[in-house]
Amino acid sequence: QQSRAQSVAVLGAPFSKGQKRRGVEHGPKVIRDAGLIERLSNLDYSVHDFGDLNFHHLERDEPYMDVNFPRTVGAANKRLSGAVSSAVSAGHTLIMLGGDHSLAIGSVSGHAQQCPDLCLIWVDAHADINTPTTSPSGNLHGLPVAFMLKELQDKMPDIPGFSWTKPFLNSRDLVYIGLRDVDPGEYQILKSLGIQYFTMRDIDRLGIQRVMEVTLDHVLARKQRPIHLSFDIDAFDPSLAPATGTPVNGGLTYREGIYIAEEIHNTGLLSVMDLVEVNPVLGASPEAVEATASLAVDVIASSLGQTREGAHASMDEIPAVK
Ligand code: 6HN
Ligand code: MN
Ligand code: MN
Ligand code: MN
Repeated sequence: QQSRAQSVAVLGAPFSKGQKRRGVEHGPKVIRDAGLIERLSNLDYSVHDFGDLNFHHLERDEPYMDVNFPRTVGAANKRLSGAVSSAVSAGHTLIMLGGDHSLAIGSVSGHAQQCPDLCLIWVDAHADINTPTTSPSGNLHGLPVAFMLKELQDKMPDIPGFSWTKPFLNSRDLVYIGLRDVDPGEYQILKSLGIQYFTMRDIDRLGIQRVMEVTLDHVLARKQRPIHLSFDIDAFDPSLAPATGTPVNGGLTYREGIYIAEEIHNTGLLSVMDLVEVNPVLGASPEAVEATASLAVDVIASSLGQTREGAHASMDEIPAVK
């Protein structure tokens, strides 16, 4: 109980240039409006809301090899990387609210500056491991993992805007959960690097309990180390998370998503979490947007220790009769 006297920092990253649909920059606002800060305070954390980062708009940013807005995305991630690094070094568990998933480049690299031995759990319908050559869309939110992996170094050209970052992660320190829309080049990368991943079919076969057991064993068996959880809301089924840019049918159920979050909390090793791709402009109704944002809050709260048997931090004994 005392060990929970921990501090959680929340940092908004209102950024959308890693893809082409507008609106995902409003993710931090709708997630806060759904009650995030209050929910985390109820878990007995000291919560520091660092507000939103400011990102500069670059006037001229020509595509590089079909990759869109490289300098804008690079500069935003450089800034985010610094902010994440200082929040982690100040001792906070950090929640980064996106924005699109290109932000993971800055978030994970900033985390790795402080915690070089971190592992990465990527919960997503997509693998986000395209290179500029394999990308079908040219959208940088489909590439973030390729920037991180040492094994892909010679497959990544020098993209303008990204000279500040170097690959820092071994492919064995990464696990995917929830995949169901993987591009041909991405499949080739997953297979040739031997990356551990669980598709939705794997979850159907094994069950989410076994998937989490193997996931945590894969990254933690050799040693205990900080976890970076990068959670794309589109991992959930679109019926639960409709307000997102690249929905794919057949996603996680509510209970599977919450179970993933609970198991990660139970390791005691969550260090940084990204919650990305909530796009309020794409909800068909205000209700659809609220459902998506409130699901995001539920996943974050569960990752930080909200339980389904009651929030266990708040009471030490049964209250006496007054
Ligand atoms: N996300 N694989 C597709 C692409 O364009 O590279 C989709 C990427 C989606 C990215 O959802 O974070
Ligand atoms: Mn993603
Ligand atoms: Mn995705
Ligand atoms: Mn706990």
